[in-house]
Order: sequence, then C-alpha cells, then structure tokens
Amino acid sequence: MFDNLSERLSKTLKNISGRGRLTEDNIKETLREVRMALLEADVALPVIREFVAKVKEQAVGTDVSKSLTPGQVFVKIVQKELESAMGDVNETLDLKAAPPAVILMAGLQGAGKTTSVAKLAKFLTEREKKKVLVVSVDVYRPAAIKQLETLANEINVGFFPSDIKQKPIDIATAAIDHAKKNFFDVLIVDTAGRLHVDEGMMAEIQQLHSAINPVETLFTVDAMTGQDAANTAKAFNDALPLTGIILTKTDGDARGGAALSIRHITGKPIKFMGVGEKIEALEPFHPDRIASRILGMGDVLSLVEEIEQKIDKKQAEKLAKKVKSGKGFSLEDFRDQLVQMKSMGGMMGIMDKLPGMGNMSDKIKDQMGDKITVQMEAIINSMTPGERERPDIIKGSRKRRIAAGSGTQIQDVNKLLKQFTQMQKMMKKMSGKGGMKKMMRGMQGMMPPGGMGGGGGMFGR
Ligand SMILES: Nc1nc2c(ncn2[C@@H]2O[C@H](COP(=O)(O)OP(=O)(O)O)[C@@H](O)[C@H]2O)c(=O)[nH]1
Ligand SMILES: [Mg+2]
Repeated sequence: MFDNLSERLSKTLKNISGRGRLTEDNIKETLREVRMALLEADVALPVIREFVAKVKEQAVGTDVSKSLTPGQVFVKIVQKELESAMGDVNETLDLKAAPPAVILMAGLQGAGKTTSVAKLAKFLTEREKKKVLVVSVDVYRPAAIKQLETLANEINVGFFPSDIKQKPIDIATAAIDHAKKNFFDVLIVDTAGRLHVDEGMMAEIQQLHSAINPVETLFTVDAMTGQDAANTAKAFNDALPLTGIILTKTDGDARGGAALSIRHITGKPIKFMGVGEKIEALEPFHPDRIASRILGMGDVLSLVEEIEQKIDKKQAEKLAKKVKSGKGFSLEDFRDQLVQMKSMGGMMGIMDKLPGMGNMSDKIKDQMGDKITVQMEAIINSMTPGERERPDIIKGSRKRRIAAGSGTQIQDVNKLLKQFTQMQKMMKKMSGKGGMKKMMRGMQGMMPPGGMGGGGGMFGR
C-alpha cells in the first residue's frame, strides 16, 4: 500500500524552491501535485479538500530556518497533517469491561472479518495475555462457521460451536454465558456479511448489537476498495455505534486512500490493520508511523516492534546491549539479523517499512529479494571472524578471497559492505539518548537538499 502515493509525494515535495519562507507562490505547484497524488491514491474528495487547505494554511508564511530547506519544512507540515488525518495516535482496544469483554465484528462479506477475528484472538492472547473465546453467528454459510473453528484450533483459542439452524442472538448470548462460566476475558463475535450494504443485514447486526452490548464494535474494511471503503464505512457508522476500524489487506496494492479517508468520514479510529493472509499479520495502526511510511521515511518503529516480537529474545538482548553500550555493530550481528529476517517472512515483508524503500522501483525490489539475503549471508560466511568484527580491514585481496569463497563478485562484496556501513550508522544513532528521534532526524539529513527522495535508502540505491 502507499507505494504510489509515497512515490508521487516524494517527487513533488523536493521541487519547492526558494529560501527564507514558504509563500503561496512557491508552494502553489507543489500543493497542486499533493492534491493530484491524493486523488490518485483514491482518497475521498472532501478529505483531500480539507487536507490541502490545512497544509496551505500552515505552510504559508512559515519561516524556514537556515539549517532546513523549504522542501524539508513543507514535508514536516504534510507529515503532521497526514498524521492528524489518520487520528494522530494509536487507539487501543478498550477491554476494561467486566469479563467477558465482548468484541463485535461488522463489515461486508469478504472484508476479512473472520480472518481478523483469528488475528485479534492471537494478538490478545499473546500480547495481552487474555483468555479469548471466539464464536460465529454467520448462520448463512455453514462454511463460515467451520472456517472460524479451523482458525481457532490453529491458534489454540476457545471456540464456541454454533449451528446454521440457530438465531444469531441466541448463539451470541449462549456464548457470553459460556464465557462467563469459564472465565474468558474476551469474547469475539464474528458476524455474517453481505456483498453490499443491505437493510436486512444492518437490521440484524443492530439487533445483535443491542442484545449483547459489546465494548468494542469493530468495522472491518478492505483497503483495496478505496473510495467504496469510505462509503461502506459511512453506512455502517450510521447504523452502529462503531468504536473502531480494522483496515485489512493493506499488504495488497491498495492505493492507500481508505487509510486517509476513513477517520475523516466516520470520526472513528483505525485501531488495527491487516498486513497479510497469515494469522500473525495484524498490526496496531499508528498514524505517525504510517505517515512517515507514506512520505518514504519508513516505518522503523513498527519494524523494531515486529523484530522484538519475532526474533530470538536472547539474540535481541545481545544486540540491544551492544547497541546501547555504543559498541560496534559487527558483520556478525548483521548476519544474525539476516537470518532473523528470513524467519520473519523474508526481506520483502519488512522492506516497505524501511526508510526510502517505499518509493523504490519494483525492479530494485526484485533485486533485493530473498535471493540476495542468501547471497549476503554467504558473503559474510566467507569472512574470517576478524574480518567480521573489523570490516575496515577488508581490502583488495581479502575482497577477492571472500568473493571467490562465496561464489559472488567483488561488486557484491562491496555492496554488502556499504549496506553494512549504513546499517551500522543507523544502529549508532539508535543507541544514544532519544535515539529514535535522532535517527529519524538523521534520515532526513540523508535526503538531498530540497526535500525527500533520491538516494536516502538504507541499502543504498
Ligand atoms: N492479503 C490479505 N488477505 C486478507 C487479509 N485479511 C483477510 N484476507 C483474505 O480475505 C479473504 C476474505 O477473508 P474472510 O476473513 O473470510 O472475510 P469475511 O467474509 O469478512 O469473514 C480471505 O481469503 C482472507 O485470507 C489481509 O490483511 N491481507
Ligand atoms: Mg466470515
């Protein structure tokens, strides 16, 4: 998601010229481009209008300090507005109710409700240590109940059986009863969707809602549906007191419009986003991080969190200690990371989150595919422990030996060393006080004067 938007914005924002201050004149063209980029990303019109107006209002007359370019100042304003359009901060689920806290899922058929129920159940079990029960009231398709049962078994959470002959309200109240008696913390109720918004469906879910009084009513919506997503969200929001939104399929080639429109249209926060078909592919939605991702600055924080979740704890601690102590991040650590990356679903899965990766061409992405990870690992394996600790000693003859040993070319070794150096720099920035912030600033520093884009990527383009 966001690839196109990100690419367009980065190209646009560096075109601002002039010095001193932002004026109506020097941002006019850029604002027009921003508007076009948002239109192309399928953002709803009223949202675009408000967005552009706000950016303009803030930009005009803003002084540009000596150390920044007008482009950089403008980017900051755009970033802040992107964040606020998406709700500023991540809002978590409110599960403080007397157990079981009931979560009701709503949305069209195929939006990803059932999948998201399983993802949420896993998320709450693992990260919040909740005891979770799931139930399906989708009595129109027997396969739907079975689908949830299979998923529940896969992730080892409670499944309350139901049958297509029962009424949704009866099923849900029986499930609540069961949850109470068996001390479940959370009950997630999966519902039936239709292909389009229709009165029957809305009436049914409204009745269900008032019968079970959920603490969270989550509207699940497919990011791929763009403008439509905004319209459906409006219909559901009018019918139900939604408490939040799950935006699914953000891993696909959705243009990102839904993420920017939905908050504006419903006034409700996007709480999670689905980032893949697998059950672990669910992430809390952080507007600030998404905004930097859109602007091509990468979603480093989510990446760090993901790494924390998935990588070997001991290794992570080792690395954290090293980074903290300011000691060098060695090629050995780099290789460990590559291996970990593989276990995280490969490089591709995390690339979009890296700064400067968003607006990389697909061709380059292919070249950075998982084959490259294997090659990088081979190169590091061909080094001596000394070389891994002190890569600066790797010169001509050593390079030749390493290339031969790993079946690669000298250029490949050079490339790896360059990537490693960039990674090392980043690690250094992360180690100090306020490390993350400093790092983000550092990243901006890597951008060419005039704004974003260009050769700022971590893996050097
Ligand atoms: N790529 C991707 N596919 C998803 C995501 N969420 C759901 N899906 C897929 O979307 C399809 C419909 O999902 P399902 O949960 O059955 O939708 P429901 O009808 O709303 O219950 C399934 O093939 C899911 O695997 C996601 O975040 N990313
Ligand atoms: Mg379903």
